[in-house]
Amino acid sequence: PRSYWLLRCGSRRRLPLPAAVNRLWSEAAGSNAALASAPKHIEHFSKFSPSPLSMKQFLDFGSINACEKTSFVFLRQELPVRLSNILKEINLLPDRLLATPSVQTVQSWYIQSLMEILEFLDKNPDDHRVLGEFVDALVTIRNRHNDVVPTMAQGVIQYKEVFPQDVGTNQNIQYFLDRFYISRISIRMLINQHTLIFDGTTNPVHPNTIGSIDPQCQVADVVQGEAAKSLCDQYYLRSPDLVLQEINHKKRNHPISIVYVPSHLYHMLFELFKNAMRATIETHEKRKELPPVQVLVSLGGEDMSIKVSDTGGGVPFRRIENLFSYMYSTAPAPQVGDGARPPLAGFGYGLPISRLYAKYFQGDLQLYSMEGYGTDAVIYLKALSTDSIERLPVYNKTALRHYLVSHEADDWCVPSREPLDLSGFKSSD
Ligand code: W6P
Repeated sequence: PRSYWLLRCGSRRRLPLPAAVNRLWSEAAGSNAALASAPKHIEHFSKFSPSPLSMKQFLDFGSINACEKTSFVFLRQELPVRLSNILKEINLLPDRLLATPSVQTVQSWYIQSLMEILEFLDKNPDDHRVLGEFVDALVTIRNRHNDVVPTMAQGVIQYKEVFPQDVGTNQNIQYFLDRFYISRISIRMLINQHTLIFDGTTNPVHPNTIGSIDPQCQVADVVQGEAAKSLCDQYYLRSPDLVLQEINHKKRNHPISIVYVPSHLYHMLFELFKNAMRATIETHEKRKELPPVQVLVSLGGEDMSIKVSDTGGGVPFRRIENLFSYMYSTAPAPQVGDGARPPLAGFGYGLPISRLYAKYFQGDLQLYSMEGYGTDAVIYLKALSTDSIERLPVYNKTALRHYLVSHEADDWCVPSREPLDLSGFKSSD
């Protein structure tokens, strides 16, 4: 495989770098040597596999005997491992995508953040000032990466302008962004837990949460869908009702609760409600009464499932996959100034990213649609906190192979619309 690092960061052959990277290099003039050593550190830390944590382990970090020192020592190793693993995959992107100002900018953020965490490797975990500085560093890093999703989307747009509708690359981009975004979700989870638990305060609104985790997340509370309904009212001046039903097979007639991150659940449901409501309204435009969007929450021994059902006319089966495609759901480029900054408008990344939130703790999000009738969207989550374990990408030979083989021909025939002329096959009877 080609070594992009030699090309990009080597001291002999400097390719012209985009403004953001140049700024990074010159800002760090004092520590230029430190930044130049990034490839060596990435090489080192990417050889470790990320360590997935279970919900129980996340809760233990925030329990009575929570130890900021233990968390610090874990994170100063684990964050570089996760950052380096995904940096290796960024380097395997098609050159035309890797070279876009947007992807270069995101890459420079990752390198900068990696180097800032590495500063803590030789610091004393028993020094309270060190622990305080670490929390501050994590907050800085979290803010730096706030706009990663729209910035990457901008990169995809820039790529699409030059190479429109390239199937091989769509698969590449899908594979990469699924792994990249789930890695980002996991890194933000680690940072949020540490900063929330060790800032020395309790959450005044939700005193029982451990960082961003609610040990008794009442699913029905999150299902209210007020936000989606009012957004819908703003656009269409009306909205379908939500009808909720709960089936608790573990404890009849008790409200269903799981150990989960409420903000993740909220994000997924908000996305599903928006889609279900829009489909309902646009399909039943002329009707006075809108059919409701029905929500069924079911708790079994292994799964906690949430089904959101609409009668909004459905989606052709062929198009379902596209609803989760980053490439096909990225809007065409709006005019923006320097090409590196994302436009204000939102991107259609709601569904793919919602599915990643579900997958992050071993769940999933699937669509079952019947064109002409409506759509069921189902979120599957683990019912037991012992099964809720981070699902993390790891950079290895298998991952590498995904980036290298995709330009081969498909092993299925392309269907032809022309009727085959069988006259040459006539039997001689
Ligand atoms: C649709 C399309 C869709 C996507 C996600 C969830 C619900 C729905 N309904 O028609």
